[in-house]
Amino acid sequence: MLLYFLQMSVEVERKFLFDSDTLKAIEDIGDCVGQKQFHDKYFDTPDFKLTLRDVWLRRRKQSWELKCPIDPVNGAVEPGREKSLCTQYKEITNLPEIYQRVKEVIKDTCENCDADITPSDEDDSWLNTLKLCCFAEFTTTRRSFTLKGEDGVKIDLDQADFGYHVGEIEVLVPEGGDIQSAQEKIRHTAQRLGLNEERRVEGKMTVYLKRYRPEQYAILLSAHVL
Ligand code: V4E
Repeated sequence: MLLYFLQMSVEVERKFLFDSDTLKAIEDIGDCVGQKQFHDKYFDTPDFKLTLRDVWLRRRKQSWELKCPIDPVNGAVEPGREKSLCTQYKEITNLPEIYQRVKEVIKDTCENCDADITPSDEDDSWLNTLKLCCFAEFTTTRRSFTLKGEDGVKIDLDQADFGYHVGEIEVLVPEGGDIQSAQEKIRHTAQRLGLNEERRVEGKMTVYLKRYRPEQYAILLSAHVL
């Protein structure tokens, strides 16, 4: 039960651009809790069924992860509405659950969705069955920090191998938990770090798509997903 609960957490986060001053501020009020490197591969149908619904399927370090919007209407923000600085996505890490969710999103055009398949970590044939292909692949080096006096807040500084770096302030909330208070903690942390962005900062994927998948980028931009 506890595992199920953890698998359905909501990740509330705010991205920020950082320089040596920001790094100094983080080192002053936080503790570095580690550095790691991971390779991500993202998957979608050739006509972008998942990402057009703001659903992001990836394999990181041999594990599958699905990020979906917490209000699964269309995934996209209404045209003309300013995107908030924070994003919140449900994170699912249980493969059978991921498989069901993905099938649900692509079902209108999926010829093989009724096939009786048990997805497996060792065998990628379920990707072919659902016509899912890799559209992005990159390696990230991440340094992580916790902050003194700020419970449950993590700061990650990411350097992607295609030459983009970005920070994120992140709070993990169990599904059904208090997202507003997570946003408040993030706002407070941003203040402590002296961040003054007024608009949402581009994540690694936005920059990747713009550079290497311009057609998908343009489609997601006009659908207001990015
Ligand atoms: C949710 C999402 C994408 C999937 C990648 O999410 P992101 O948080 O950018 O990656 P990462 O490596 O930091 O994941 P973590 O280790 O924290 O789980 S790609 C695009 N989105 C939507 C999105 C968006 N439209 N705008 C911003 C600022 N972030 C995410």
